[in-house]
Amino acid sequence: MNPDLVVPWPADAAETHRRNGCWLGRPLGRLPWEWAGRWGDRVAIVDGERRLTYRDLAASVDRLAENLLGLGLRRHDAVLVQLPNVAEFVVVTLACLRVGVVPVMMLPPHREYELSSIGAHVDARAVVVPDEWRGHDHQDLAVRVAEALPSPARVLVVGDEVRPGCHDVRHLARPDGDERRRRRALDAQAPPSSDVALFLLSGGTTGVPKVIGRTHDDYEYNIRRSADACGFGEGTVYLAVLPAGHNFPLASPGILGTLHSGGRVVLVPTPNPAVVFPAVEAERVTVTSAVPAVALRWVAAAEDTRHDLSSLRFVHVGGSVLSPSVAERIGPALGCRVQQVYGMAEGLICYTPTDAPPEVAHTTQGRPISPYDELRVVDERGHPVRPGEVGELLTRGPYTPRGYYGVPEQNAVSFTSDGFYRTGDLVRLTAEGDVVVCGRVKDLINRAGEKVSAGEIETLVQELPAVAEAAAIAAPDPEVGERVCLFVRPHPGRPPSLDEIAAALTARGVAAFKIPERLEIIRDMPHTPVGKPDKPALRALLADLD
Ligand code: OOB
Repeated sequence: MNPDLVVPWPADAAETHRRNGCWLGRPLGRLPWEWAGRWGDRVAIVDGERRLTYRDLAASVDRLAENLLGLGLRRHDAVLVQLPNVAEFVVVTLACLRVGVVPVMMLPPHREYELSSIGAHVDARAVVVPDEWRGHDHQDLAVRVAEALPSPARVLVVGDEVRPGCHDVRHLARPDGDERRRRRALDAQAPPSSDVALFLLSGGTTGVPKVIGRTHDDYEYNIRRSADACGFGEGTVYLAVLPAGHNFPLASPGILGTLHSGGRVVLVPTPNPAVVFPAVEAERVTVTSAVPAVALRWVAAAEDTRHDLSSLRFVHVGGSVLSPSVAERIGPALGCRVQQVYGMAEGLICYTPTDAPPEVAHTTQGRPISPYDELRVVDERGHPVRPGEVGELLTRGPYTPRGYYGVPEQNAVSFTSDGFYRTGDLVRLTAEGDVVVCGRVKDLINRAGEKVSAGEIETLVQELPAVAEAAAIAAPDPEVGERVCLFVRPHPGRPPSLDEIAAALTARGVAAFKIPERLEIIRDMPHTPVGKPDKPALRALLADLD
């Protein structure tokens, strides 16, 4: 990546965040040995039969970090990391942070389209994948993506069948007893804490790749404050079920918040209750996080489970709207309390307090983790609304960066001139300062917490020969919240079918969760005065059809 394309923190804001004790000036790559110094023999990570102590973790991270340098990777080089919830996810991420290589947090469902467009945008120099995942050959995918990237890129693979020309992560991360020398050598090359540590992907609202550079300073604060807000400590056993590269399970407080507190992280590959419940019982899990659709699945499954879930104290629920009636059912069904989480890859994170009374925990999305978070609720003209009224949330603070990487025109839209991020969410603030999410103004579809940009889908569909005009909107769904519904005005002749559109997008290498699940052919597309598809009219039409 090119550090000049990172939107810098203004010098005065950076100075303030340091003075306020938010930014500690510590690169994240130092943490594994700090943790090992405190909790060396304790188990840090459980992945199936494998258990890594804090010392094992630090030793593996260093070995891999040295090998990344050996492969020619350097500070500022971006690496696409697409790994499921396995121990190597943590080792690879921390090894990158150790030497200033910048991991880009891709998600397992991403395919060629996403990996290639993001990879080109950040000028990726390596791709890290599992050999195979849920029946898909990721090694083959990574080789194809790497060949098409603008700069030469390595392929690193986690698995048993590493092909010639690819590099075996497990081999590269195996400790060899030479820890002291290596640790000193790597300490000497630690990147400055003001560097971008990692890139998170935005849910996105346009066809432009939106990646968020989080610095060592700002992300460490995010992790530390989140862990505090959720009462994490040495007794915490966190179960990671959502894809680890998402900001929620990664750092809110999630995996990194647990490790920063001396707890234990248990990784499972799926949110399926048949896997999750036995893991809760076996490892005495105390806390986990879920999107509402997953929590609902657990509530249904808990009715007749024979597994002992009594160790569970909290479930963090966030990523999309949780209705109060569902929130009420989670605690009794799972025998724990609910903490709602409202957050975003762009920064701001809110939690309901651990000791919140039910009316607060069930009906609000919590309060910001930092006293220095600034929240502004504004009307369409950008003017503050009256206290308690609904408006768009704008936010600024010590862990909300001032822009996306390398997209100045987009930044002019997504951020105000004084550095507030426009969340696109409609919220109101209660008298106690809790956020209540009421809707959104941004044009995206939230499918069980996975964000689909309407604009991105429309651009792709419009390229199909049978399509004259396309508009994507959210179709409400009891199971996953929303599904992608596509309105298509076809060219004269036979209109395209849903299957044909799905097949064409899949052939382009688009992730499955973005593929439209409903199609309405429309001869007369309603338009706004400027000639864009009139989405409120389409939503009303969809409601009439059902
Ligand atoms: C989390 O992060 P992203 O970047 O995938 O998505 C952020 C967007 C928010 O702007 C909002 O539209 C929606 O997801 N959202 C919620 C919500 N939490 C997020 N909408 C309603 N209620 C909630 N509790 O989704 C994310 C990142 C860190 C922690 C938790 C969630």
